[in-house]
Amino acid sequence: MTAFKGPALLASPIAEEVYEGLSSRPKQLPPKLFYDAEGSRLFDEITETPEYYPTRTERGILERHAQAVVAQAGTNLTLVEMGAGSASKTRVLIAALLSQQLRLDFYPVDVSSSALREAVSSLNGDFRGLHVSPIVADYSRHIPPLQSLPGRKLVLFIGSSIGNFEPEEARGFLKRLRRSLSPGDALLLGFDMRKDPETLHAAYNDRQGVTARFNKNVLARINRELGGRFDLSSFEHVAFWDQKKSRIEMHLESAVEQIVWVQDLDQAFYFSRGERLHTENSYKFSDATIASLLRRTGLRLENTWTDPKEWFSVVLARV
Ligand code: AVJ
Repeated sequence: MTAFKGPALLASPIAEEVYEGLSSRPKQLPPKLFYDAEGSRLFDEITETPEYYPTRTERGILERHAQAVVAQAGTNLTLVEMGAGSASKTRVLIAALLSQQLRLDFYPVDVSSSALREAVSSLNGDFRGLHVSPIVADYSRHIPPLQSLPGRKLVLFIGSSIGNFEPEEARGFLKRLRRSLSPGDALLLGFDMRKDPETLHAAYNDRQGVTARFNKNVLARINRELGGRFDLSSFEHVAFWDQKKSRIEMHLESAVEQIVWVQDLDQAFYFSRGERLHTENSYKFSDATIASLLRRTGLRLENTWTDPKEWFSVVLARV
């Protein structure tokens, strides 16, 4: 890793990660940088495209099995959600929980304060007995001490956000999450499963180009927040399935040789023609890789729910 040498007084919270990523070879940026207000909005738009199946498939599983899921999780639960975003799928579980208990405390955790604000304002008033306390945190770096929250916890990490981690990071994250909880607490995890390459490819190359705009928004964000001079039209959205690594890769490919100035980093970045900036990996799982991940992190796999095509799995694990 290169040390960040930009002017400290101007550094925004993303300055260091952007500097590191654009200085490394190959160039890369962490996917969490997608999620400013505009990126969170674009992600929600992706979930509405006909090609992007994960969100509606997972919602279908939760709608069908919500009662069974919460009954298995336990009684008198406190709900926590890592990477809550707009928490739209969470509503289904909240409704099921409030049919088995009168009061529910809900702690949504997310890097995006705008997404959390939206979650809180849309949930408040919709459910009697629901108390929402949002936590703005980058859970990939720091997990809030969840033991100090009252009652037995049900922690949601749904939406296959876990697929953005490298396998080793996923294990580290689940271990830290387990240690931040108490024995008997439950974890509900969402995994996007391996499937035919055409379906996977189409999900990250939608015809309306929403995913391309979502990908390019990271450059627009650097322009907005760090005084960058990226010309979005000189980069192309590239997304493909890598069967061996069992992941979708997303990149931004420079269509021309160019030098891009980023004012607040006091630095110019050179791109050769065809050079790729790696913006995301989205790992896809099998029953075997899920079981091995949980075993290696010391969690007990209690139950799995899936859809008729087995495209997505929702897994209950016990601490
Ligand atoms: C939110 C990480 C699950 O990997 O499918 C959607 C993000 N990237 N389209 C995914 C995403 C491109 C999404 N996750």
